[in-house]
Amino acid sequence: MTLLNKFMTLLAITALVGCGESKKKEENKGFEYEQPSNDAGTAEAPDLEPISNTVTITGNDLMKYNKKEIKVKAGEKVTLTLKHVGKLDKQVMGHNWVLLKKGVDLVDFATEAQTAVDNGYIPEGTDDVIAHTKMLGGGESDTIEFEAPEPGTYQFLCSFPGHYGVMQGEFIVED
Ligand SMILES: [Cu+2]
Repeated sequence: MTLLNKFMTLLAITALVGCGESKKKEENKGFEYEQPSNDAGTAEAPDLEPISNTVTITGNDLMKYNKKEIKVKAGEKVTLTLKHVGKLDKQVMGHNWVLLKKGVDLVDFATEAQTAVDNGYIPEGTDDVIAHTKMLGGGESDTIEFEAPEPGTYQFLCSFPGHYGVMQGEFIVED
């Protein structure tokens, strides 16, 4: 009988402790609740990278740039390197990087550019472009330098026929 009593007491204590623990867990839960917003902050960390005017962007055989957005500082020279990290020939999967002036319609430009075969798909004598690289094939790269335009958001694209739909992005010049 005594033994059973002890056992019952032990059970009661265990239950109490268990209760306390589950209470603690709940408190922890409340604390952990704030973590998702912390995680989201971490996920956005790339935006907090210091802005550099030395930029490398790649293009691949899947017709993709590795960047949808490029940020630079105003009033400074930009050094931009385009690397074609694929293997395909530039006749088949050529890539360039073209920065358009503000107000230039990207689709209009790309449509005109695709007929400029002999000029690397840059319309001859165009006034629409701030800067552009050469047309590259797999394994090639080209580095260009230009003054950052005035603060604002500009568009860039690859002017190889049919690529602009996927290969385009925003070039943001920050004050
Ligand atoms: Cu391309």
